[in-house]
Amino acid sequence: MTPRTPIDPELVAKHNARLERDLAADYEHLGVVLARRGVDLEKITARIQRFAVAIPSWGVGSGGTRFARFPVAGEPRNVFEKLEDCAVIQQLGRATPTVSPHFPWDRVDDLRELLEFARSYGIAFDAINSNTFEDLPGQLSYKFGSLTHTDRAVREQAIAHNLECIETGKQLGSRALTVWIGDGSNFPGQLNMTKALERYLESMRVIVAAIPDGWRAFIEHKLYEPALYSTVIADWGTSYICATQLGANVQCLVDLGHHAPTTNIEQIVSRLIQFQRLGGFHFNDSKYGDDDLDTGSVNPFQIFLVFNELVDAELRGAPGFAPAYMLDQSHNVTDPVESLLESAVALQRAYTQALIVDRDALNSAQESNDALLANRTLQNAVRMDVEPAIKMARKRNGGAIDPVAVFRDSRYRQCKASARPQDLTGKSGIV
Ligand code: LRH
Ligand code: MN
Repeated sequence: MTPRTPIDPELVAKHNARLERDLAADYEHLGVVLARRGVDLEKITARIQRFAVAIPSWGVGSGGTRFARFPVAGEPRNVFEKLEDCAVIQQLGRATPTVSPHFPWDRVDDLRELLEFARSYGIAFDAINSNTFEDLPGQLSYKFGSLTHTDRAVREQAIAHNLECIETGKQLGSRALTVWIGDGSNFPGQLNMTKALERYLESMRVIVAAIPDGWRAFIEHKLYEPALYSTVIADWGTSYICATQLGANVQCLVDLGHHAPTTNIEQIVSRLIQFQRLGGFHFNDSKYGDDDLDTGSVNPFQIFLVFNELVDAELRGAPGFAPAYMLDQSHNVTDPVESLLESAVALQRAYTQALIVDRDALNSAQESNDALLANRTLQNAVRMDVEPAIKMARKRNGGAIDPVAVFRDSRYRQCKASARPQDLTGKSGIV
């Protein structure tokens, strides 16, 4: 069954027809330059065509801060409309075939209907995200934690929610559960930090026991926020220890915005690969804290250095290497569809640059402690304009050579503004 296409395929073809000749020339030139370095462009393009990253369902609506949220006219109002927008990103960019949902934000009465709706657009479901960081009416409060709360009843409520997420995921064809908890403290002395982690492990053992065969559970660490003095799962070390305590199907998820500003994230990635506990990523960018900015928009070299470790592992066939790639961003001042299109391309760019690193030259420079040559070997790859390869991969996958231009020309957002009437007055988190 050919997937439904929210954007008129004729419009994509019209745009591509205008750009094809220049792309062919640029692609041929890149091929010549790379061949001089012993790199086969066709092999690179084929790898880019297989590259995929999941869209966060919560990323297609406009985000906000505690100060304010400025809704976009025509933004999705429910999970079905979110999937429509995800289908636009997949139709034009051809690198985001899956969506990572978040519950209860994406809760529906009929999961079968949701699955069929997604399938009609050729979209599948990636890791399920549980949510024990917000209170629902009539529920025990997570004010003082969830899986680590001192009150067993609250812990059991949080465990039950995660078990429900697993059941939901099984019906949606997902194969992983991401558990991020904001549990922690705001004052020194407020929390017994050892007991809190013991309670975490006790709760997670119940959740992990319910993880189906072939599934994985991802532990997502975060340095701070909402807790502002201590966070129970604050860093990769704690996440790693817990994963090794909980089972072989439990791995660590690295959200790029969840570290102190100067953290060497690529080294964390290399460690988790080495010890077969790298479950996946929430890609985004940041300047200060967990800013959830567009991937590659602030520090594209950081993303490249992470992919340099990932490609090294991919090429050497590192045991147990199967990271799940997902975006996790909040779009406060851009159209979410455009930001997600650009962010998927930013990942393809970092991946492609890492693929063209001369690894033999890098290895011999490292072995001979030639620091300058080693760093230059990476710089040589980063300085290469690989856009023609990314565009060609997208075109060969049936996408748009310039996805944002087609999206704007389609006036999709304007059409949805009238189809999705809603109150656009911005609200803030601070009362
Ligand atoms: C926590 C987080 C987590 C999601 C949430 C939306 O900061 O990164 O991955 O559950 O954002
Ligand atoms: Mn995240």
